[in-house]
Amino acid sequence: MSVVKTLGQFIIEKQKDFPYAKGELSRLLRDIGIASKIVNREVNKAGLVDILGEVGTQNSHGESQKKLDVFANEQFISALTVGGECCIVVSEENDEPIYINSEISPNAKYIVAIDPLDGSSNIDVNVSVGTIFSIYRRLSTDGPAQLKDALQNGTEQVAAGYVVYGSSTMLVYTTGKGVNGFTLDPSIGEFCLSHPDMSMPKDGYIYSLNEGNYVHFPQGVKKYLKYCQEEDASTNRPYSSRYIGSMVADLHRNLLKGGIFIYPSTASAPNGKLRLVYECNPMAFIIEQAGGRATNGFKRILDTEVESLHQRSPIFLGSENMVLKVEEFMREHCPELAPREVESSEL
Ligand code: AHM
Ligand code: MG
Repeated sequence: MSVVKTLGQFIIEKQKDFPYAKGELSRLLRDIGIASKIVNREVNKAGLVDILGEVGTQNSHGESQKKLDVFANEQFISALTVGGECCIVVSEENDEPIYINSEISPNAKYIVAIDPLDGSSNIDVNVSVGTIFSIYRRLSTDGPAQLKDALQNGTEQVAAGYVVYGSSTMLVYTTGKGVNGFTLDPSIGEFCLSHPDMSMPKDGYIYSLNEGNYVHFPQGVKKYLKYCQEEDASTNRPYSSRYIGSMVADLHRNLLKGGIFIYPSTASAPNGKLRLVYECNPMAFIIEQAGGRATNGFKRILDTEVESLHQRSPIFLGSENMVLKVEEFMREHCPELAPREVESSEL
């Protein structure tokens, strides 16, 4: 008889990896899992919006329809508020951090940064979207949590994960001791361990980036793309190009099969498009934990100084040898883009 392990069972089992754990992080992860099931239910009905009512109108029950990204944001915020373990939520949907009233959650120690529905332009066409989350421990020890608690570098993450709402729905997360994946079994409404101890191939044969922006790419990325497209039997080139336009789905595929995902800087967007705190850092943590590599083309993503909640970063992540290769091209063809090291005399 095959034994199914649910996300809840797995989280409790893993708590013993942290000798002083009091169950708070476990409860926080459970709360995120519950909210993602609710979001999953709505994402799965997205095509019915024409029958039930357009966004911005009222449905047959007289309730107004919400855009799914707004809905997802509200679900996660309310799950984290009610759960009692989170003191600040940073969300792509909110310019300002959301401080959870310390009277509601007097013992809350965790900060959650979240992109509630990433790739949301894909919803209308029934293509995979996702949720990305990142968890930090608060630094301040008394009084209400402060902005500085949310401005921590990626190396300080205690956990990170994503949910991909795809042909099946999966939740993948790490607490810094490997990466595990759970598939939602809709018949029992539970995430079940389906991908234990995920590890990423060191070499891959898939590259994922928005090639339509080619003309705007840095020279190093242009040269690397040409390298991917050249014929060379010994390195299995040319590689395949795959780009869904939902970072979660593109990375999930590359994590399983091997590959590289790139969202570089361009002349008009020198820091790229993707957000450091709730897109790049959690994905970098997961990819590193799975044995991959994540940089901004020159330097480890997780070491980037976090200065503001919505700052952007170029990102190159995936199979280690592919990322190392593109870094060679970046160093050779556009060294001027390397982030400037701060001189010790400036500190
Ligand atoms: P979003 O958070 O507004 O959905 O934007 C993030 C998404 C990523 O999922 C995806 O990798 C990227 O934007 C696609 O951007 P582009 O359309 O420029 O290729
Ligand atoms: Mg996003």
